[in-house]
Amino acid sequence: SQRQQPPEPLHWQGAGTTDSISEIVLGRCFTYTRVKRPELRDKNCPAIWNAFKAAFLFKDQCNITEEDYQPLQYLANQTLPCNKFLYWSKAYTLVHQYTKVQQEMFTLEDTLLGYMADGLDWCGDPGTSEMNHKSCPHWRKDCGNNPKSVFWKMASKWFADAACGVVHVMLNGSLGKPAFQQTSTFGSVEVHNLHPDRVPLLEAWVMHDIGGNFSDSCSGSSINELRSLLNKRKIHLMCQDDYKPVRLVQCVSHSEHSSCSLTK
Ligand code: N1C
Repeated sequence: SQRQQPPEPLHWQGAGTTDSISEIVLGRCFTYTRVKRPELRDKNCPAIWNAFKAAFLFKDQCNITEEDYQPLQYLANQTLPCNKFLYWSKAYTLVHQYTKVQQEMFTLEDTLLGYMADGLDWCGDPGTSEMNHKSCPHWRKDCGNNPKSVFWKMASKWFADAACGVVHVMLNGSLGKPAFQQTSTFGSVEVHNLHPDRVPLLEAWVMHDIGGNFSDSCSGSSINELRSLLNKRKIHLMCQDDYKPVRLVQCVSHSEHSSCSLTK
């Protein structure tokens, strides 16, 4: 029995579903579970793709809930090693360059759930069983509870809830804005879903672009806000500016810069 849905605009303000999304997600699922992490070879990729689609197809594209993604989260679930969780905010490129070299560390995009969805856009066309390839709701201009935003919120919550040991976050000190913002996914979802009894310490790395701005750092007020938020939850914060192993990754393309000398 199909429920009556409110009318939707012909065109949303966000990008439409990525072309060939079914081939991409299914292919990524097989690559991840058969090639990258064969210990997950028992995962049922066609079932995972069906759960992904079922989360939002036939539904009001502005009323998606985290419960809609429960079956997907359950099927894609994996256990991750303690001390290897790496969060980030406004540092997408650098954090993934780093985990490509330091393969023991996991960002959300290095888990099956995040790997499948990374960089994609998706939403449904409610009257039909199809995806909408023309446009999708923009989180600010249209509505926040759209398929993609709710997915990342669900996935981020899962990734924080699962954390154990010392966890890490890479922040951007060259934004011209605070490196830590309570409105980011990291500040609004992940910080609040870490379990203090399993996570004693969060280590923050505030990275600066080589030759870029030095607009925020460990001694700035935004890191202090993060510290007091965490301390209220009985989690300690340690902070390092330009954590050396990550700085060395930046140095690959700036080897002549003074901060990249071996003696520095
Ligand atoms: O809002 P952010 O950063 O603080 O979110 C990043 C934070 C990470 O620690 C991840 O675990 O939240 C998780 N996360 C993703 O992994 C992710 N991949 C892609 C959150 N969002 C993610 N995206 C998309 O980037 C998504 O569309 C979301 O809106 C942005 C957030 O990036 P940000 O503002 O740099």
